[in-house]
This record gives sequence, C-alpha cells and structure tokens, in this order.
Amino acid sequence: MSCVIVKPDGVGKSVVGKIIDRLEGEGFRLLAARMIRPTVEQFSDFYAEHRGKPFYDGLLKFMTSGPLVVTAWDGENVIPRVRALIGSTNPKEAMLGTFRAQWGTDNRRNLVHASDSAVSGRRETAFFFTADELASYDPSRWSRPEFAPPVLV
Ligand code: FUP
Repeated sequence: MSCVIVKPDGVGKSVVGKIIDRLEGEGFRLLAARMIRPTVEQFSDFYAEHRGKPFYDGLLKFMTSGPLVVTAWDGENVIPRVRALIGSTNPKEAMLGTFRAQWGTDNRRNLVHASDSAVSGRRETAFFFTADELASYDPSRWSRPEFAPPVLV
C-alpha cells in the first residue's frame, strides 16, 4: 500500500488528474482519495522522521500552505514502482519523465509524496484514512465483455 500526496504546488499546477491518470494507467488500484487543507498541528506528525532537521519547519509550512490531495494505492510492487514514477527528491536530479522532473520546482516544492517502504505506506495511509475508508473492489469485474461499451454501427 502506497500513500501518494499531491502537494500544494501540484494542486496549484492542476496536475492532480495527470498523476492519478498515470497511476491508474500503470495498473495500480486507487483505494482512497480526499482533498484536505491540514493545519501545521494536524500535519506535524506525518513527517515525524524529519523533525529537528534544518528543513523541517519550511517543509511543514509548505505542506500546509494550500490544499493537498491525499490518496492510497495498491498493486504489485506498488512502493518501488510509484517511487520510480515520482523521481528523486530534488526535481533537478529526477529522471526525465518522472512527475518531479516534469512539474517539480526544488527540494521542497517537489510536487508529490509517495511512501518509501511498506511500513511507511501502512502508517501514512492510516494517518489519513480509517480501514473502512479503503475501498475494496475487483477491477477485473469491469473488463468482462458484458461491461464493454456497445459497438456503434
Ligand atoms: P522523499 O522521500 O523523496 O519525499 O524525500 P525525503 O523523505 O528525504 O524528504 C521529505 C520531504 O522533505 C521532501 F519531499 C521535501 C522536503 N525536503 C526539503 O524541504 N529539503 C531537503 O533538503 C530535503 C527534503
């Protein structure tokens, strides 16, 4: 399970749909999604591992400067594959074609967050969603012929 957050710069640049579209297109399953505008107090524990670091206050200020779109995803190898799609922390060093290389600005305004381990994925998803808010469905159900659009002649 991976928690992916479109940060205030991503929402401001109107690329929320592009990010969700790409993740769906890669075959990941959307489990939950919500737009929020947390306070510093509400958000401060999310990045607890970075507390005390020189960039922590700036990071919190940025993450609470505008709306976030928080999502949770499942799928095969979801953690490393989504990390590869978002690119390095610094957009200037991120591989061509990654979200951060395409739309990120710098070390802080880097568009999107994605969990870096299975343990973080579960913790971060639980930070925003209760267990019963995580959808369960079978995507293959909708690829059956009876759900295909009618062929127009
Ligand atoms: P990542 O996992 O790629 O998001 O990177 P980190 O967990 O190392 O950092 C978390 C967030 O802290 C980054 F997305 C942006 C912010 N940060 C800074 O603002 N300055 C830095 O020098 C490093 C990270």
